[in-house]
Parts: sequence; structure tokens; C-alpha cells
Amino acid sequence: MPGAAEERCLLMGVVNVTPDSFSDGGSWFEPAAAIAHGTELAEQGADIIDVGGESTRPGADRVPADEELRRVLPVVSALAGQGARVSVDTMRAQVASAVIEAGASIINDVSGGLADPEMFGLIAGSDVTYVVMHWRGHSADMYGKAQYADVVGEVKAELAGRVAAAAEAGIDPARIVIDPGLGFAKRPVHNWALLARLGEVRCLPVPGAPFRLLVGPSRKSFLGSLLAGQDGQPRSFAGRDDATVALTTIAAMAGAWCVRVHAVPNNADAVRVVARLRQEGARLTVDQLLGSGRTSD
Ligand code: PMM
Repeated sequence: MPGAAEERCLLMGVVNVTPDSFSDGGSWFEPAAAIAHGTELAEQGADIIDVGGESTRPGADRVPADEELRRVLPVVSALAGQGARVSVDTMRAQVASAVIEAGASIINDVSGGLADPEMFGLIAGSDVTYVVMHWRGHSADMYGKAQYADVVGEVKAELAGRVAAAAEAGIDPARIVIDPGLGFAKRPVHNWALLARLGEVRCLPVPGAPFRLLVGPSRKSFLGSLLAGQDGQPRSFAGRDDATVALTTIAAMAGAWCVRVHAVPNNADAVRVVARLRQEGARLTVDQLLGSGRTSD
């Protein structure tokens, strides 16, 4: 359960230090620009700054580890040095080790420990928070693996397997945050099903549940296709920010610990609105919002 200081859903602001991330690739590729952007996101109300040096957009190729480190290390050092709570989006134990040394307190592993067999051991020997995201393989072959009979059940079962393996490797479940991995080996229909049942996703059948939940809907292509124009063209990345705020509100209502976003100010307003409603004792859930009367966690 979130502590008193974290009753409000937190906001994670994204700084992609990459030339090719899907919505902001290239914008913050130089260290000085990335540091300035992270500082701005913190000033706008981001509780956590998530620094990434490897694009995970569908079809992306991998970046060598030394290049990933060259991109993220100066940014992590500078932002942590300013007192920011820094997360690093990496699948590599070698990168995680260096950024923890540089002051990162969260490792955001979109592969949930599957990409690097050294990752669990490294995390077990540290005291950082560890994000375990649902993942079925590298970005080069993302959609081939988007096959589900029951997406919520399968994502939960696969996440539970990763969390159990992490605990087996010595990681305290209290340090684990889970993430359904919107858009990763998931088509729009899968993302919507997971979003409608977020409360259930938190309650994995393993010791430590319910886990803190991170959700990353920001500007993703399922929003682009939902909001496509009459010509069928997906809505532009920047034109997806209002829909992102809507999903931030829904995730906060469903009890998410944190939402990962590119644009902070409007999302910061949304999480404050939900926190204020919760002070009234409102136990808002997606199911109640949709009018079914069931509670979802
Ligand atoms: N999505 C992206 C990258 N990292 N991390 C977590 N935990 N959850 C996500 O949904 C997630 C992530 C892809 O988005 P980007 O390229 O805009 O950063």
C-alpha cells in the first residue's frame, strides 16, 4: 500500500535520451538538453524522472551497452545531484549497476528481468525499487507475440511468474512495482482490456500482492488510432496528450501508484483531482466509473 506521502498517484516524467523513441525521439539527445528537460519536468510536478537510453518503439534495434551508458550516465548524475528521484529505463544489469552508483533509486526494466540473466542478482544486492513490466520479447518482433486468449489472465500469470522468480533471486517483493506493459506485444484491443481491469492486474496470486502499479499509456499508438481523423490517419503524438490525461485519471482512480507521462502539467492536475476526491472517502474504481457497481480491488 502507498505510504502517507504517496497517497496521491505519482507522476513519472519521461526523458528519452535517444534519437528514435517514438514520440519524442531526438528532442533530448544531447546531455544538456536532457538534463534541462528533466529539470523542467520536475519543476512542473513530476515526482520521478525516468531516463532512458534505448528506444523500445516497435521494430527498434538494440543499442550497444556502452552507448546506452554514454547517453544516460551524465543525465542521471546531474538530475540525482539536483535531488530528483531518478528512475532508469534499462534492461541491462551493467547499465543498472552504473546508474545506481550515480544516484538512480528506481530501475525500470521493461523486460521484467527476461532480457538479462544478471539483472535479478544485481537488483537483489541493491536497495532500489524495481519495476517489473510485462514483456514477451524485444521490440524487433513485438507484434508477432501479441496473441492472447485472455489478455488480463495471461498478463497476470506471466507477471506473477516474473515476480516469483525475482523473489526467489532475493528481491524483497516490497521493492517491486508491476506494470502491464501497454503496447508491448499488445494490440489496441489488449491495451483497452488491461486498462479496464487495472485493479485486477495489481492483485497477482503471489506473496506481496497487491503490488504497486505503474502504467504507461502516454501518447501510445492505441490512442493515435482511437483518435484517428476521418481520413484514417492516426492522431499526431502531441495531439494525444488530452487522451493521456483521461487515462491518467482512470489509472489513478483504479489505485495506480504511478503513471509514466511525457507532458507533465495537465497530468499533474489530474492526479491532484483524484487525490482530493479520495480524501472524501470516495473509493473510485474503473468499474464504478463505468457504472457496473462492482469493486475491482
Ligand atoms: N513504455 C515505454 C518505455 N518504457 N516503461 C514502463 N515501465 N512502462 C511503459 O509502458 C513504458 C516504459 C515506451 O514509451 P516511450 O518510447 O515513449 O518512452
